[in-house]
Amino acid sequence: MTTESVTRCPFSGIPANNTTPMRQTVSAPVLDEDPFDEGVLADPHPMHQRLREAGGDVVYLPAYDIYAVARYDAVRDTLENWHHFSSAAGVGLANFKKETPWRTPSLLLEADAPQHDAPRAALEKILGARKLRHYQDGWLDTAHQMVETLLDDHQHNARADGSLEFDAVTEISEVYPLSVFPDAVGLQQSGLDNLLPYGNFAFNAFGPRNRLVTDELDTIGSVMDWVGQQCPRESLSKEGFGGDIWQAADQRDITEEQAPLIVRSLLTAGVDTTVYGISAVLYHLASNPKQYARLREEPQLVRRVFEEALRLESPVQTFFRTTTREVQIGNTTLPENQKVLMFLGAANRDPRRWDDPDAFDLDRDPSGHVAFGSGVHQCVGQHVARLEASCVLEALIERVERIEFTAPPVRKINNTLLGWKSLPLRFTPA
Ligand code: QZP
Repeated sequence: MTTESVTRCPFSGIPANNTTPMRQTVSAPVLDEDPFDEGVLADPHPMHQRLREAGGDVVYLPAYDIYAVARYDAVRDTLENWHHFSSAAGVGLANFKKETPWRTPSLLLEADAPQHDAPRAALEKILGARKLRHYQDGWLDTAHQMVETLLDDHQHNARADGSLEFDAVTEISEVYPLSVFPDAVGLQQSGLDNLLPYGNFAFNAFGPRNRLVTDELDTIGSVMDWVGQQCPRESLSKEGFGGDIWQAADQRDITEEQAPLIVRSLLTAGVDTTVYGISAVLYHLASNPKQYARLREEPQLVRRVFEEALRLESPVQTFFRTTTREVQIGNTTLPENQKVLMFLGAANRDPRRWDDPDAFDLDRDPSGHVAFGSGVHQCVGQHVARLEASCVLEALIERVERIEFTAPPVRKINNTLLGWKSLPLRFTPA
């Protein structure tokens, strides 16, 4: 699609020569793009470029009757303007004012002020950097153990130089969060295999009802039942994030009705996201051997490496807001009660904001990326994600000298998450 042939959205069509004081608006470019097409989900970056370059801060996608923002400034403005871009109608394609949600709406994700405030404040304390220090040493130990176990388990088929081959998704990215997070929440041991399928479904369910959603409808019921059963006080150990949530109810920071749904938020948002985040950083390190060598020389770069991988990969690619009134983005006026799709991954590679945006560059400052969102809903679990990734990377650089691909990585397709089903790697032990 070229910018010369842009057509303008009929619904917000205020003529460009409109002389109303203060409000020079044009309608949004209309693009024939399907962000949830499986080919696009597997390789979204060419479409992101078309969205950013279409000739405005916002575009209209008739395929879903939605507006979309992909430039950094527009994505950030939309994220930060919670008053005009609401979460309470759902942050997926479904508008909760018109359609019944697939589950009780989240008190954190799918709520606006003032309902959002107490759950958010409670969870902010529980998952804050200060509280997480309690988990630091144990999580680092677990990472070291995981790497030792991995190296041991593959000794039998190690090559002459000691290097070994395995799939880093199933043996690192999925193993580590499941070794530390359920325990930190205070979940019982049985049924933990429901966590990844639950997250996978929830993130697909933010998109349209395509095959990725409908193929799971037969099996998701029992998974949802298990998740529901883990949320009451009796199912959780006293110590841990889950117990802390119930303690917040005892202190009347939140109500007893709110507590189980806030536990459910941890189970929805806390596992797949970190699995994808760890895969993202492993992918970029395996793709950039010189940067991995540099990281081993300068271990203080661990945190930056993770942020740069999040910027480039943006495991959570998209979610929506809904306009609360007629509102302007750039020089376009959007009607009330319209879904707006925010492309975090496109913002994080916008050349208007980032030099050489597609390069994995340890010399840049990746802060300001929107992979965790921005504003009042910015990821409340971001310190958990960072701690998990740092522990994995610290353990890795100590024991592994070289990381390389043995075969091309395989994409995992999800309506919201960008990541990998398989990362076939070879590790050369240090
Ligand atoms: C998912 C919940 C990027 C977000 C969509 C991740 C997420 C956050 C919260 C919840 C689910 O509260 O259920």
